[in-house]
Order: sequence, then C-alpha cells, then structure tokens
Amino acid sequence: MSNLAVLHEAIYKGQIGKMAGLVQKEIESGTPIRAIIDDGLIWAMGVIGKKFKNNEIFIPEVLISAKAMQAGMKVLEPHLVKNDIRPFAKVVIGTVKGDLHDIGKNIVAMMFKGAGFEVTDLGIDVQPKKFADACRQSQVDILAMSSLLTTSMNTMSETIQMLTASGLRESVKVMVGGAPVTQEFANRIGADGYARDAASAVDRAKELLRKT
Ligand code: B1M
Repeated sequence: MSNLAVLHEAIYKGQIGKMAGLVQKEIESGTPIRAIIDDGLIWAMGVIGKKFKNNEIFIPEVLISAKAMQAGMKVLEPHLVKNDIRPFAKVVIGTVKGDLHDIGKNIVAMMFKGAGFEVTDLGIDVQPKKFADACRQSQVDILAMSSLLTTSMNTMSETIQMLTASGLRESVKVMVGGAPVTQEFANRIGADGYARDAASAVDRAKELLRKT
C-alpha cells in the first residue's frame, strides 16, 4: 500500500491517534505538503462525504473520520505558510438566531474543512448582525446558515436583508440548509444555494464559486 493510501485508510477507519505519526512520516519521506493535503486528507474526506450521501456510512463515522483528518491537518499547519498554501475559499457558518441545534451545522463545517475550506464557525443562535459583521471583517466567499426550526428559519431572510442593507450582498454567496429548509424556501428568500446534506453543501459551494 502506498503511503497516501495508508493515510486514506486511517481516515476511513477514524484512527485519530495514529494520524499525527502517519502525516509526520509522510512529510519526512519528502511527499510535498500540497499532495499530503489534496491527495491524502481531502481526497479521503471526499470519499467519506460520498459514502455519507449514499447512506453507506452514518453521522458517527463521519465525525470520527473528520476528527482523524483534523488531527492530520494539525501537523501540517506550521508548513502551510512556509509552502504558501492557502485555503480553497473562506466560509463563515452558524446556526441562526433562536436556534440551538448544532449537530448538523458541525458536520457541515467539518465537511467544508475536509474539502480544504477555511471555516469560521460562529456557533449557535447567531444574530443577523453577527453574520454580517463576520462578512465585513474579512473577505468571506460563502456565508452558510443552518436552521432546524420552522420558527427560526425566517431569520435567514433577515440576514440576507442585512447583508444587502450593508452593501455586502454582492461580495458573498449565501447558502442555507437544515431539515425544514428547501430549495423553494432558498429561492424565496434570495439565497444563492441550498443543500440537503453536508456533502452536497460542499459540492454546491464549489459550484457557486466556479460561477464567480
Ligand atoms: Co430539537 N427539534 N428542539 N433539540 N431536535 C427537532 C429539530 C424537531 C424536528 C423534533 C420534533 O419535534 N420532531 C423539532 C423542530 C420542529 C420544527 O420546527 N419543524 C425540534 C424542537 C421543536 C425543539 C425544541 C423547540 C423543543 C422544546 O424545547 N420544546 C427545542 C428548541 C431549542 C432551540 O433551538 N431554541 C429543541 C431542542 C433540542 C435539543 C437541545 C434537545 C437537541 C439539540 C442538540 C444540539 O444540536 N446540540 C435537539 C435535537 C437533537 C433534535 C433532533 C432530535 C435531532 C436534530 C439533529 O441533530 N439531527 C430533531 C428531530 C430529528 O431531526 N429527528 C429535533 C441530526 C443532524 C445531523 O441532522 O441537523 O438535519 P440535521 O443536519 C443535516 C442536514 O439538515 C444538513 O446537513 C446535516 C448533515 O447531513 N444541514 C445543512 C444542516 N445545516 C445545513 C446547512 C447547509 C447545508 C446543509 O448549508 C448552509
């Protein structure tokens, strides 16, 4: 088995404790940092994302694999600046105002990280202004909002209105998701994208960024 295949295997099996050692070995053997990230860690998380989408694996397996991936990324972090490796794009994510559900949002955030995005997680019960402030403070590519309650999903629309009023709407792609959210709802509130699960969220974000 090639070394990158060993990394893939460790991510599939969620071998969190082994990851740092395996990645370190890979660095020492001279594999370029970019290849370890793209062809090693991100590639394996892409496979996990597809399996999750096809119901071949479930939430606990995704979380464990994502943790293994992050353990590997930690070892690579000091090498990123040195090798001028930048994140694919920046995502700000949060669960909207009035909503405390974060399990799905955390999975979406992990899948984004797994796909090479830089993720700022604003947490739960996020006010529209906090989303807008985060977009103002740095160049954000995707603003991702999650809602699990029919009573909280309308605040997604408030956030979009606030982005428009602040002159930020054109500079960021807005994505929405969560169990009660639909494509029809996303269209109605003027979001750019909707995804029904975490793996599709990454695919949709990539599509949206390709169009810009
Ligand atoms: Co709550 N809850 N809950 N709850 N809870 C639901 C959502 C509910 C459907 C249960 C029910 O009545 N059958 C119902 C909502 C009804 C509605 O509005 N339609 C409900 C309710 C009513 C409530 C309370 C009001 C209950 C009460 O206090 N009376 C209360 C609200 C608190 C608040 O938020 N203000 C409440 C509280 C809680 C707990 C705190 C106990 C707990 C949350 C713990 C936590 O998240 N840390 C909880 C839980 C666990 C649930 C259920 C059981 C599970 C939700 C979950 O985590 N699913 C849920 C019932 C159910 O779904 N069976 C329920 C797993 C998760 C992986 O899926 O979040 O859908 P999900 O995420 C998916 C996709 O939706 C998508 O990708 C994820 C992964 O594939 N996705 C995105 C999510 N965000 C996305 C964003 C994207 C794209 C995709 O792009 C940006």
